Amino acid sequence: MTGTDVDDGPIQSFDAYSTSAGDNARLALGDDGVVCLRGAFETSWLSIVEAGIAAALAGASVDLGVVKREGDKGQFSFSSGAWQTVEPFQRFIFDSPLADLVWPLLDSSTLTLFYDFLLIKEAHSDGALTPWHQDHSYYPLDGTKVVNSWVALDHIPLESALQFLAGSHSSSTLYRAVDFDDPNAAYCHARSELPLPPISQDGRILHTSLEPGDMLVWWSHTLHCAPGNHLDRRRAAFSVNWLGDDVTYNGQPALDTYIDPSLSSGDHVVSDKFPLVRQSVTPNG
Ligand SMILES: O=C(O)CCC(=O)C(=O)O
Repeated sequence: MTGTDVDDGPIQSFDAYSTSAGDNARLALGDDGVVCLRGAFETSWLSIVEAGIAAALAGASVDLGVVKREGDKGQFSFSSGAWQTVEPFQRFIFDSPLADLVWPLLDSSTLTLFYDFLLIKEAHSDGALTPWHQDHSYYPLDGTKVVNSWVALDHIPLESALQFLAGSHSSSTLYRAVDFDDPNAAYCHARSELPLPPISQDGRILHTSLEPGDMLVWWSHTLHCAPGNHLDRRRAAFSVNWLGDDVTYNGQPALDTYIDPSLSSGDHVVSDKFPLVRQSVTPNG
């Protein structure tokens, strides 16, 4: 089920800078598995992300994919882990309010950068749909404090908005990873053989329209999907994935973006590739 046939509920949303936003957002994220922080980024920060996009598309991202699905007028571009080579993405990740908005939601003594992900669905990339999946099923990680902070760069109406299965993170069940190029094929690095639950019959679907600078945050176990872009304009987002203090590396096969050969199984995930960005100061520390 994707697109305009969704009629369930809105994602709980909070003004990113209201005094109660942190607590309310943490509770909503705990209950639903996803939350929206409105107005998280001013235009000046979004302009820096746009400068990063221009650089990434011009070749600065070493991991850039561009596809045009059969019958589509528009391209679908995506890039992972570009922060290491795209300076404006570094500025956004390390100098913007991003980390301080996300960290309190994890209830964690640490915050580690995992990777960034750029996703641009050009006008009429109708076939560029994102099937139902769970981010965690692609990661060589154990633990639960893993979030995706997904910043809208364009106005995103409901018809092209992400959809989430409410509460689907709560048992931390790991489902079979989906091959995005062919949802019926087996994924090469599958960690679980458990099929996804029947989404259209079970549970409540959450979605919301977004303005540029609004940010969705969801747990890596939350099931979600998105339609292709049927609009006559771009639908783009820049997302950053973060790890908290219960996450350890398990060394299982995964895409290069998620792998760091300097880490061993059981290690806390902190390295040059996955840098520690925030850490609580303990009374004895
Ligand atoms: O925005 C989209 O179309 C999909 C994003 C998504 O599913 C993800 O980043 O995990």
